[in-house]
Amino acid sequence: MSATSATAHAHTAHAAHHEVGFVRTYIFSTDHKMIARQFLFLGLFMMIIGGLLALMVRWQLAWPETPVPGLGWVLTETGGILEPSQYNMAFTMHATIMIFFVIMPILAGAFGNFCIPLMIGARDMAFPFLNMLSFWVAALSGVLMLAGFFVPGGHAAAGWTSYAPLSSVPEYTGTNWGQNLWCISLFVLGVSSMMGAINYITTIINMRAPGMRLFRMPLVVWSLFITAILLLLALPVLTSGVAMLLFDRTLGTNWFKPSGGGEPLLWQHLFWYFGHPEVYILILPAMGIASEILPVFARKPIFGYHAMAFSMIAIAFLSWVVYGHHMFVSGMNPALGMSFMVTTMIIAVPSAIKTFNWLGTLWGGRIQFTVPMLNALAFVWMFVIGGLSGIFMASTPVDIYIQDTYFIVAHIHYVVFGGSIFGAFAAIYYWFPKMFGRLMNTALGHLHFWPTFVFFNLTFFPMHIIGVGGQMRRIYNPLQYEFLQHQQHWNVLITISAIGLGIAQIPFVINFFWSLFAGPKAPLNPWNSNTLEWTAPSPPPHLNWGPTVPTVYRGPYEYTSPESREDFLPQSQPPLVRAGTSRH
Ligand code: HEM
Ligand SMILES: [Cu+2]
Repeated sequence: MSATSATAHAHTAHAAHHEVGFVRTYIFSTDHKMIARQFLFLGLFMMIIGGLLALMVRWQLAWPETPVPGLGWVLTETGGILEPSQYNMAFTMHATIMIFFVIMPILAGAFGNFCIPLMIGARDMAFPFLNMLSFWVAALSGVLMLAGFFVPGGHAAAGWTSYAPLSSVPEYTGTNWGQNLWCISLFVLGVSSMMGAINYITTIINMRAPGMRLFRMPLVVWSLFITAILLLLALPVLTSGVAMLLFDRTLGTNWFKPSGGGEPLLWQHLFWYFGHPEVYILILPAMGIASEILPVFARKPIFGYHAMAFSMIAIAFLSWVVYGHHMFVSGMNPALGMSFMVTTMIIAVPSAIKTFNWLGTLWGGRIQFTVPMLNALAFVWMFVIGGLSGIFMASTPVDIYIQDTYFIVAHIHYVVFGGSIFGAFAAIYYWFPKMFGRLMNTALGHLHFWPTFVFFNLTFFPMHIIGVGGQMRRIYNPLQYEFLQHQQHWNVLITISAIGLGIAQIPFVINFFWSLFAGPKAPLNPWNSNTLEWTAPSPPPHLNWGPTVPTVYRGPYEYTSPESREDFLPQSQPPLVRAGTSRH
């Protein structure tokens, strides 16, 4: 874009900007930064609901069939005791909400929207209206999902995986409208995700600033690019699957019903063909976030930039050919099981490349233990534990023993909480100054991070132990099984820690809202980072930069470069032409 046309464009847009009222600025905004904030608020709000549901589940597991404090006024018939059907509903909705309405909106929705245009030097997304639609369709999906709590028969109760025929025959769970709403809500969410994905992909391909070659893009943009491709390809499988499930339940089709010639296993295939890429949709952005934050606070270039980008691409390819590891015990041919075992083991290779590169980045760095850095370090460490337990489960003979136990629950949480949620916290602490123009409080940040880290491990590590000890997933009352009674003290410890983990989020909530209104004003580049978003004002105005967008001269991780007197070298800083030096 020439300078004159850029100026003219900014000028007309500026004039238009003045006419925009409250509704267009804060509610039906097409500005990628406002949409990012909307997704962030959606995700944080849903996190409270998902967290409270988890505590209900944990209470029941530690002190079975005793009244859950504070629930007496809701469950009046039992005085606050969860019935088995309500217990099923609680764990189903906990997982559904956390995956689809917390991690996806925060990582892909909020940080995808915030980072992509600002970090590639674009003024907005390629399709701003579609972007706005994508948020509001997601919000509608959230309303439909929450509505399930208020319908007769209660909400969906067949697990977040909703295996048929448990989910396809209403009598089996006693849930009717709840499960239908679950299907409808996820169908709608699938549409929203596709709109977002198309936008992200187009923006990254077409709208990079001058000089922003693909291999000069920050790794978080790479991760969001690959996530968007996975979203575009995986979500339609779920969207079709939930539509088929809904038709089985309401229109009398028989996709998954053996009585009508259907095939229950078909659901598992559809679900996991979506589901495994989905777990990478949940973790890839967090990997990108860690790759962004570690170099900044180690004051060193990222170790192996190209290897980092290519291992994410490799993970994305492999994620399509490993999904059978979720179905080892479904009666599959052992030869097929063996193939899935091998592909799953292979996916550990690019994951390990990334881990070693993060360690290589830290090695010999001048590490600054800021709050975003602590969360990013926790991400790396916890992801390693989660990845290692994955390898155990990938081995078919081991998985036959531990499948459907608390070992799986431990694995899930090390990757999704230890990985994705610590990644989300790292991103919030790191980009908050740019997003809202104010600094967060460091002391409160530590008060949030340390108890969260300790209680997280106290909550989820013992789950490996009770899992190997035989405790099954999704059981109502462990005390009903004699062989589990001797490990009940672990359940009590886990629940107490989970309550601690919940309480540990209070400093975060206080810090977030206090800083939003009263935090000190943020400077342009508070962390001395190299990437383009830090050249825009805090918070960036509509269209992000003044008359011209920045030009890019180098990669994003030139920290402590000999070319610069300071220990950082922004991507947009023109190269120095030293007097007296000439090149032949
Ligand atoms: C080295 C990497 C990984 C390996 C080898 C691996 C392997 C596995 C295997 C074999 C299972 C099935 C276990 C069973 O049900 O018996 C599983 C389950 C699961 N994994 Fe992973 N995994 C890895 C990384 C991840 C990541 C990064 C995530 C998410 C961000 C993730 C999320 C999950 C979830 C949510 C389940 C449980 C699904 C359910 O049944 O509800 N995994 N993993
Ligand atoms: Cu998987």
